[in-house]
Parts: sequence; structure tokens; C-alpha cells
Amino acid sequence: MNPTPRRVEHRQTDKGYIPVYATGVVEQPWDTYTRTDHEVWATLFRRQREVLRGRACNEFLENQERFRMSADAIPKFEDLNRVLKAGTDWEIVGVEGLLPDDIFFDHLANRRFPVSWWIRKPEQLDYLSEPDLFHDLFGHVPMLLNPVFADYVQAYGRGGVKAHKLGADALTNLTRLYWYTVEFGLIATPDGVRIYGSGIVSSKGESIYCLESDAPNRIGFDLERIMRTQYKIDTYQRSYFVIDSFEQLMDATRPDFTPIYARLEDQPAIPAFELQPGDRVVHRGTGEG
Ligand code: HBI
Ligand code: FE
Repeated sequence: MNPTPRRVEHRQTDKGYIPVYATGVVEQPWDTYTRTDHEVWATLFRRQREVLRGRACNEFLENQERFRMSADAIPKFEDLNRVLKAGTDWEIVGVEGLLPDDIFFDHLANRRFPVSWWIRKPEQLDYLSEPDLFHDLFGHVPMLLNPVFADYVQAYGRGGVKAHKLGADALTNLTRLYWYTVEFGLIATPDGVRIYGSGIVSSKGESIYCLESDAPNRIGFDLERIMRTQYKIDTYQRSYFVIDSFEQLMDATRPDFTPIYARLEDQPAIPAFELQPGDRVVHRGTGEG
């Protein structure tokens, strides 16, 4: 019988009426995974590795190799942790699923990345609204081996712990930053614009759409512009933000955000599809502005 995650309750959040799980850390019940679970992993792994060739940034693809992830079976957290601890002193911890923001931030602030211990069902192959093991392990973990990005995610977590105390507006601004970088970020490279965001790399359709469709805006990274930009969780992005380097991301999180939040207080949010006069439009082929 397929193990199912322990749901505690459903709660109305900014992501809609979603299941909120028990917040404790759990051991990965690797021996309970069924053949179907491993087959879902294998199908998604093979499909995404194929679609990401020439689309994901080199750091993502090379780091995934370093973890020696393969289609053979769902990876063991303990195996990945040996590489991750040695690489950037991060650690994967098993969780039941989506966590309340403050718990999530506290993990990141302590270089712990929460990974759902369960994988989606075959009928959810193309989309599910919650982070499952595939999204977290395949999508998030490889970039945590990049030292600069690893520090950025910890800085983000620390910022989140502070923002949680400052209130809902600060939190909204900060989760937009996470959304448009860690989840849906693009990076300019000499070979053209490439993907590093976890929400993209774990989705076949969006891996193609984000680089090849004329529909979305591709805008040069701008912290305050991002913090004002709305997003929807159940559609492809209408705008993507393109960084020039991971150092640029890290530098953006060095200053204290409190004065930035204050400045943004009286500025209206920007709809996801809108271009603003000050936007630096990035053309997908070249990666130059
Ligand atoms: N919980 N397990 C888990 N994984 C996430 O990626 C996650 C989360 N809770 C909140 C969240 N992400 C985002 O809202 C962050 O911006 C805080
Ligand atoms: Fe995620």
C-alpha cells in the first residue's frame, strides 16, 4: 500500500486553501517506496534530464551529476547528504510536505533544506500544486551544491525569519523574491539564457515555454521590481527575471531589507504580465539586455 503523507489540516493561505502538514522532521521511509513510486521517479528523471539538455544552466546539470542521481531508483537522503554536507555544509531533512513559512525559513536559515518524503502519483505526473520529493530533490537540491547559491538560500532564510516578525507585507515581498529566483529564476550565460529555478526544471512544459515562447516577459534582475511583482501558482509565469550571475543574487541579499520594505509600502503591486518603463528587457537568444 502506498504510504501517504500525514496531513494535519487545510488552511487558507496566500497560495489558496492548501493542506498544511505536520511540521516535524521525518526519516525518509525509503524501504516503503513501491515499484510505482520508483517508476514515477524514473519517468520524471529521464524526461527532465532530456528536456533540460541545452536549457538548464551548466551548474545545475553538473551538480546533479555530482550527486550521482539516476533514474534507477529514488535517491536516499543519506547518500545525497554525504555529498551535500561535504560540498556546502547543507543538509536535506525529510518533511511531510508544505511547511508554514516561519518553519520553512528556520530550516533554510540553518542550512537545512526540507524535502517531502513522498513522491507524486502517476496521475499527477504533469502537475501538482505541492512540493513533492521529485520537485525538491531533482529541482532544489542540485543548486545547493553551488557555494554562492547555497549562501544565498541561507541568507534568504535568515531574511524570512526577520520578515516573519515584520509582518505580512514584508513576507509577501520576500516570498516573491523566492518565487522569481529560487523557483522560477533564469540566468544569462554566453550561450544564451538558461534555467536555474526549481519550479521550472521540475516541469517539462515550463522548461520549454520559459525559453522559447514569445509570451512571457524576460526582465533583468531588479530586487525591488521583483518584490512588487505578483504571481499565480497554477499557471506558467507571465514574467521571468534574469540574473547575470549567482553572485548578483548574493549581493542583492546583503543589505538589511527593512528600509526596502518601507520604500515598497506605498508602491502598488505590479501584475505578473505587465512590463514597467524601467524594465531591462532580456532577449532569450543572446542573454544580453
Ligand atoms: N514548505 N516544504 C516546503 N517547501 C517549500 O518550498 C516551501 C514551504 N513553505 C513555504 C514556501 N516554500 C514558500 O512560501 C517560501 O517563499 C517561504
Ligand atoms: Fe520549491
